[in-house]
Amino acid sequence: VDDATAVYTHPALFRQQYGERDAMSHKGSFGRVGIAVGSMTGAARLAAAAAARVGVGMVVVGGEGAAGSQWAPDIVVRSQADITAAFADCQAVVIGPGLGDRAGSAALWIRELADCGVRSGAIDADALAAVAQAGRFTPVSGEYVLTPHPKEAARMLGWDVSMVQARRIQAAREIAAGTQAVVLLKGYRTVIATPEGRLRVNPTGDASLAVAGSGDVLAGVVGSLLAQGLDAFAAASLGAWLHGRAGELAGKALTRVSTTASDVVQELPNALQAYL
Ligand code: NPW
Ligand code: AMP
Ligand code: MG
Repeated sequence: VDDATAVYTHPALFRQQYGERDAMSHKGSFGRVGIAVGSMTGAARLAAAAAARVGVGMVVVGGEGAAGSQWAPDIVVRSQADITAAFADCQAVVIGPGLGDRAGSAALWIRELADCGVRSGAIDADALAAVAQAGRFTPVSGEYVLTPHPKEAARMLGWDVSMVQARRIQAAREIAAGTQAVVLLKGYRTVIATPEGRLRVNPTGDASLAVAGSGDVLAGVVGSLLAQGLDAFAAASLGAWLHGRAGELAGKALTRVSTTASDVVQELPNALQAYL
């Protein structure tokens, strides 16, 4: 597969950058990802579980709802008081899933992260409003991936959802140009666009993923890959591919009807098996 000409995302594009486990490696070799927890803690739990399953060295969570929620023992939970310091030690963050506001706390998170020097992350859901206010984009500098679904993209652009769906490539490109971040426009045949005009289409994923929380899983996967050192275009492309394949595998095992977002997390190791 030739990276310069690829249109469809293919895992072979990323074999040099991800997946090796050197015999001398340790948890510090694979980065830390910080996940902001808002009022809808289920979304952050899905993102955290997904991030851990794709191989980041440590998952740190903190924020409004962190203390009152249940976490797997693998997850490091920090208090609201020391979360900025904890996130400053992370290579990448996930902001947005379940924050539960349209711009307020998300804008604060983004400002704090810039102050503490984090330069990489996945920006999803409620945090997308913070980079597109009053029809204007705030440029995001660093290795950031924005992950709107078609309705979120429509809100950012001031378009109708039907217009976004009719012009998916143009929509992704316009948001990428306006924000100067990589954009992953979700939905059947996810489109990934860079501010420089590069483009990929993800061939994996099916209607098994049409269920609440599957986008939160994707945000965790992308954040984890960023923390492991992939650049934003690679993290978005490989993240979409793995998430899509995990959804297909969950649908095969459990039926597309029964699949939940947690099942997609459980299938991530099998999606990786296909990749590795
Ligand atoms: P409709 O119904 O067709 O008019 P919102 P959200 C549309 C958190 N979550 N093609 C569709 O509109 C998230 O992280 C928490 C076309 C759909 O109803 C956020 O923080 C969970 N249209 C927050 O909730 C699990 C499409 O968008 C509407 C589309 C709000 O996020 C659930 C929903 O958009 C959830 O993830 C497509 N492919 N995809 C938890 N367990 O805690 C979506 N739409 O209003 O932004 O609401 O996406 O649910
Ligand atoms: P969200 O709406 O934020 O929960 O994100 C939904 C996730 O599921 C995105 O990654 C979508 O690309 C994916 N998804 C939803 N429906 C489909 C579908 N019919 N085919 C492929 N992927 C889908
Ligand atoms: Mg979502």
